Amino acid sequence: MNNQQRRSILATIAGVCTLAGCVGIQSAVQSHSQRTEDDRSRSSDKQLNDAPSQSITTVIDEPLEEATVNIVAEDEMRFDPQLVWIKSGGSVTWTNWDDHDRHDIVSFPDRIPDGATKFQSDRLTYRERFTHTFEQEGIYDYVCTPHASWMVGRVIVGTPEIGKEPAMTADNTALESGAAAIFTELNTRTQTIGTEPDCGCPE
Ligand SMILES: [Cu+2]
Repeated sequence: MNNQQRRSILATIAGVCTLAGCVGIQSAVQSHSQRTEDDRSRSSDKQLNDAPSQSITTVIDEPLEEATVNIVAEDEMRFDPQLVWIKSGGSVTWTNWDDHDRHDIVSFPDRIPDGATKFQSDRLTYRERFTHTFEQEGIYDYVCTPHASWMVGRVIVGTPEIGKEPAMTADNTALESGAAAIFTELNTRTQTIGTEPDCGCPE
């Protein structure tokens, strides 16, 4: 099997698994591909890495009781999805699927609701998990401290008054460009939660 075919198959598996949520299989496939190639070739796997990302394409139409966020290191290290919406009292579990680096999840200063509980995980090793339960409604931005200049994400809890949330009114221009770009995108997406998808989808 040549590289093109292999990438195409991997991309297909990754896509199916994203829909089905079967992260374990996707991760196993990636581990195998990493074992059989040297690190330099990771950057040549662009096609696989360019597969549509859940964090960009998923329409968020209702809050979940429990949400799952994967820490991945394909084209770049990131949280996937970068935005989740849960009910008040719901929880989010982060899992580190990066077998090269450790990552943590730390509430972003001044970007969580007033009076809300801060949270901070240990630096997670490969396959390690961290769960946090969010009791207070609002918008919670978080960051991976070793990779703070671009590795950020957001949890929306309940149905807050979006315009008054510190996360939405914070000054993105004070951040490094990678994080600023993601928060700007997250602000746009936050405005659309709970709305109907405008995608021409079948009824
Ligand atoms: Cu990180």
